[in-house]
Amino acid sequence: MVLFEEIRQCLIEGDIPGVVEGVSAALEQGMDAEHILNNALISGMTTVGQLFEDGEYFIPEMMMAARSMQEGVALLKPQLIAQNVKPLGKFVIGTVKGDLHDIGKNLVAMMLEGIGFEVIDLGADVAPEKFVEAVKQHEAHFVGISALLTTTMAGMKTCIEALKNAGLRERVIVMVGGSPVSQKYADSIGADIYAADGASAARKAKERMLAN
Ligand code: B1M
Repeated sequence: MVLFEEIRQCLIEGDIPGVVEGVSAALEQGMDAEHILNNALISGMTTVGQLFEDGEYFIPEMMMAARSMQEGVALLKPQLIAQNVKPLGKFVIGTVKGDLHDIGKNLVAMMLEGIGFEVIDLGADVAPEKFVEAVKQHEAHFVGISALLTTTMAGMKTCIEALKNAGLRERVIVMVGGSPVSQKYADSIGADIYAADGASAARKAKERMLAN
């Protein structure tokens, strides 16, 4: 699709007005928000990651691409979130301490809202005690921890331990995710659910909620 390729290129070049224009045009043409997200924005971001890995892109280029993505996602948000009446449950979410990546976590939060959860988003670089405090304060059914760096993913285990120490582990379901995280890693740290992307995160959370 030509328009998707144009949006992808704008995102790769960090051209914020170009991404906004492209996404708006795609929506006006009646294209599905999830398709725009997957085939234009996430696909462009994957290329940006590759360029960074190859040493062709540096932090400023990644920042511009991230800002473009956030603007594009903001336009898609109303469509990605379905109209739900009663919250399915409460879901505290955040990116682990030391990690500033929040685009994926924001998408997961959006999908959870879309499927009917009330989401309490703690942002990025969240300390274990903040997760604990939020679970307690909101009497959350779930806590979701995101990590994008191999150097920060160990912090997920620290969060689970903090929940145990606070006596909350038995009453909250822990979900983990992020590109370096796997099912095997989730099992090794004692998480309840691993999800690879926003759609499966929402589906798995709903299934678990309805099973409880
Ligand atoms: Co960073 N970065 N970055 N970065 N960055 C990566 C992650 C990296 C893979 C790039 C690379 O080398 N190819 C690499 C990590 C290597 C590693 O640890 N193995 C990396 C690095 C090294 C760094 C720095 C250390 C660079 C430096 O300073 N030298 C630095 C770290 C800063 C810090 O956090 N302390 C850094 C900084 C940044 C920016 C600030 C410039 C920016 C982030 C902006 C922001 O988020 N607001 C940035 C970006 C944009 C990226 C890439 C290019 C894109 C990440 C992204 O948004 N992807 C990334 C390379 C890549 O991923 N291709 C990279 C799109 C997003 C939709 O996908 O986040 O995977 P993702 O989320 C998915 C799933 O993972 C899953 O669902 C989401 C939706 O489908 N998911 C969950 C995520 N969280 C979940 C939680 C769940 C369930 C599913 O349950 C709770």
